[in-house]
Amino acid sequence: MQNSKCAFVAVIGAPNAGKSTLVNAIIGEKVSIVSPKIQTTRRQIRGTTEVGNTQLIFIDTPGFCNPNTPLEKVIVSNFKNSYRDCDIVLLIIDATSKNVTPSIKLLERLSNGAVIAVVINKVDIAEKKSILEIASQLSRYNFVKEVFMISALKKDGIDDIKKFLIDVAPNAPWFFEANTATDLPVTLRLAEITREKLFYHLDKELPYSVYVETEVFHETEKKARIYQSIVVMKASQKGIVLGKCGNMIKMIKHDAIEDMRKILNKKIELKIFVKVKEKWTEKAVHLRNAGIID
Ligand SMILES: Nc1nc2c(ncn2[C@@H]2O[C@H](COP(=O)(O)OP(=O)(O)OP(=O)(O)O)[C@@H](O)[C@H]2O)c(=O)[nH]1
Ligand SMILES: [Mg+2]
Repeated sequence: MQNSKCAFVAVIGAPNAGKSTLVNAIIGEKVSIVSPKIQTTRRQIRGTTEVGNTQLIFIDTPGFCNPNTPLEKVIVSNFKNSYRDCDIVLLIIDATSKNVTPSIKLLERLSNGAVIAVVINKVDIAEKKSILEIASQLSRYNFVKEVFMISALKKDGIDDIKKFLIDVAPNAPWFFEANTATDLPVTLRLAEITREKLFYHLDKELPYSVYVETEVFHETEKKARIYQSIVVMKASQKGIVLGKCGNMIKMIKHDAIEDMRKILNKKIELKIFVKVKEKWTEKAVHLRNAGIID
């Protein structure tokens, strides 16, 4: 294509800021899973969209935190590798957060020549005073090219961000074919869908002990057969994932099938097995099966 533009856009910020919600809102489909719990995203997820002659490639990243557990260490190293070599960095700040200083301080690490913009998110529920306070703290970073105030959840302010990205995107050939949406392998994308349901249905810490692997994926024109394993660390956790009379796993399966149908656009046959693998977060083979490392 003549005069084509293409930009790699890293979306970074604290856990739970709304990074994945924003990426999905811009792309117009769920390429990255979302939940009310922190550290939903464990690896970088690329999502793409095209507007006119411009291709925008978003790199959704795990939220930045000071790591404590073995899993957090891997997640944070995935974050650190994810925004190098990007043309544009969008720093997402949760306007409802009690302490935005660590988020704002992330700006000081970004010196790779990328265009930098800040997105103040969740303005639908944040107090005006907090929003203005964040904006005033940002004013001393004169290299920040633009500050947006948006609600990713309500899709308010998304078009302004898109316009800005198209404007600053460099002239370059498209990196992906049009309408790719995401380059995540379908098996991993389907595993992520089930993991999202675990984040919604399981309490507190349990989602952090769990990964999902798609072991069988077979599709015909009308139907997809998917076999997945939910891997937990202890036998007691297996009981919780299955639930009383299998009720928990039934709910998870029901919700996962609904999303999988939207993605694949066909009938879904889903079987889920629950397995125990002790200390999987400390073993490379499992981190690979989980898609957390390549
Ligand atoms: N009210 C409101 N909630 C939002 C908004 N954006 C995101 N959320 C909610 O915030 C929570 C976290 O959203 P995610 O998109 O998973 O956040 P994230 O930054 O990707 O989180 P990690 O992957 O854990 O780092 C979810 O419950 C979202 O529905 C917003 O604009 N307004
Ligand atoms: Mg996320």
